[in-house]
Amino acid sequence: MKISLLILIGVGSFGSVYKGVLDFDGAQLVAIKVFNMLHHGASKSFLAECVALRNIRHRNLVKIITACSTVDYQGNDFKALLYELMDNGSLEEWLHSTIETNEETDAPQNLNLLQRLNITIDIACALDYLHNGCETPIVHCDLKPSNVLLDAELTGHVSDFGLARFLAKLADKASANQASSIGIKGSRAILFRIVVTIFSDTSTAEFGMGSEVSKSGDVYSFGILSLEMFTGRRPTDHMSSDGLNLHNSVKTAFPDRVTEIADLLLQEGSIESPEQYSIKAQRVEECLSLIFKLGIACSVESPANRKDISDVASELHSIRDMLLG
Ligand SMILES: *[C@@H]1O[C@H](CO)[C@@H](O)[C@H](O)[C@H]1NC(C)=O
Ligand SMILES: CC(=O)N[C@H]1CO[C@H](CO)[C@@H](O)[C@@H]1O
Repeated sequence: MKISLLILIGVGSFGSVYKGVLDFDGAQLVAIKVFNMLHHGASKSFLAECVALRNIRHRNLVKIITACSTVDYQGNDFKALLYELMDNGSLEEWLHSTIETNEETDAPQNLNLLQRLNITIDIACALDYLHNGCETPIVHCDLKPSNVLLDAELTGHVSDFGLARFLAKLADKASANQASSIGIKGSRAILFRIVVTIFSDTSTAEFGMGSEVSKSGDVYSFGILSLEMFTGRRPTDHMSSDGLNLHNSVKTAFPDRVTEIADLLLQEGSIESPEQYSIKAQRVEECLSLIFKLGIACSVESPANRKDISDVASELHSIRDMLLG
């Protein structure tokens, strides 16, 4: 097996991501995350991602090909993860392109309403799987546009599990230390022990507080991400002179600005008669209103009042059905 790094495509919290070629039974383009082992926490992040991604599989999660942990010729630790390459880069680049597009070669990096909604649904499905579909629920803990990758069909894939947490219930946590005496099967018990060891120094709070608290953190991030997705504003943008955050500014501007955003998104549509346009405009506005309400509801301050992501996913599906008529 031979891996060649080609070009740097991103710099993450614990290392750099390259596009490369994996030579093994023929050449395959891959994404390679090389961990910067000088960075405090890189080792832990590598392990967290290995453990998380080895045990889960979903169409809206990035697929890991292999992990590589070795020592380089200078005697330094070398750790890398290989993933399937996602042709269309990260959602961050699509939402806030900083690179000027060359009019002759590059299509404008602009997503239409349905594409945005589809990607939002992809992310919700991925979270629903992590929270409710895995044997041991997983909290992603770092959901943001740069951690959502888009494949050739613009399907969203959640990536970067370097900060992910397994949610062991209190009982499980106690039993993880004496795995033989309780009901978890072998591999899961081992998994628990690894996870508890990895995280015991930093995240005792996550383990102790009960699952809902942490899941709701992901739901908050999802809410903010969906507001960002449909307003095109970064959560950190200074929206107004009174310093409102994205949640509050959307809430305050609601519903007046919805019409404005709907107009912008409709401009990408084909030429239609005025009647068709106004029917469509009305439907788009209704859908956007529902999406913003959902985004606001997901990002309320009190964790206990946030929705469960599975309800969010099914609401988004009905919004899409409505949009498609
Ligand atoms: C969005 O998803 C729907 C349902 O899967 C699909 O029919 C449609 O082609 C997708 N549209 C875009 C623009 O990706
Ligand atoms: C919408 C869009 O630009 N999609 C591109 C995603 O990547 C594939 C493969 O590189 C391109 O063919 C698509 O045009």
